[in-house]
Amino acid sequence: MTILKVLHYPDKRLKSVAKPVLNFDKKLSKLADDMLETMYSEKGIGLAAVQVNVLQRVVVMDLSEEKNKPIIFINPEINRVSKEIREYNEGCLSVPGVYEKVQRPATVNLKYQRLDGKVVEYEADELLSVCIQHEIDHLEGVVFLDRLSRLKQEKIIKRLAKERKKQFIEV
Ligand code: QAP
Ligand code: CO
Repeated sequence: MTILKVLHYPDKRLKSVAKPVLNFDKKLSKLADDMLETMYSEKGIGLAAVQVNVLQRVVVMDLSEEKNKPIIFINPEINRVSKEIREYNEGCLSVPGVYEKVQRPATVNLKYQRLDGKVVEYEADELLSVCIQHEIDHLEGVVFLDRLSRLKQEKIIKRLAKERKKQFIEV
């Protein structure tokens, strides 16, 4: 297993759109394993392949307390969303240290494939709903900050630039 390098915002490669997975082979399960190992090592709950610079529609997640319930979503798609909207204080492994409230549909009806290619349909709510919407955004080149107001985005970009400068002087 290999720990992959996670791209950090505002890396332009985070704007890439991932291609559907066509081959359900050993290479795919190795990618999913490496993504899970990377996610666990960085204390994340979800990771999309675009974040490790792989342009394939692959998402890994583990929302369990004991970090022993990995879920692998290949080619995830949202069929339907609820009218009800919820707000959640989201973070992202590609934007460490930044948490912002994002509004999204409360529940989503999902379709995805497992590592063996089998198609699964699932009704996601609560944190799973937030997380899969956040991760599918990554597969479309969208980071959660893109869903905030321009003013909030500009403030965060300025703050991140300031922090980077400070870090540079300290070292
Ligand atoms: C996406 O995010 C998510 O800032 C997954 O310093 C987040 O795993 C979906 C993380 C919230 C739904 C709700 C963030 C780790 C991990 C950080 C993550 C950090 C270390 C974020
Ligand atoms: Co993210």
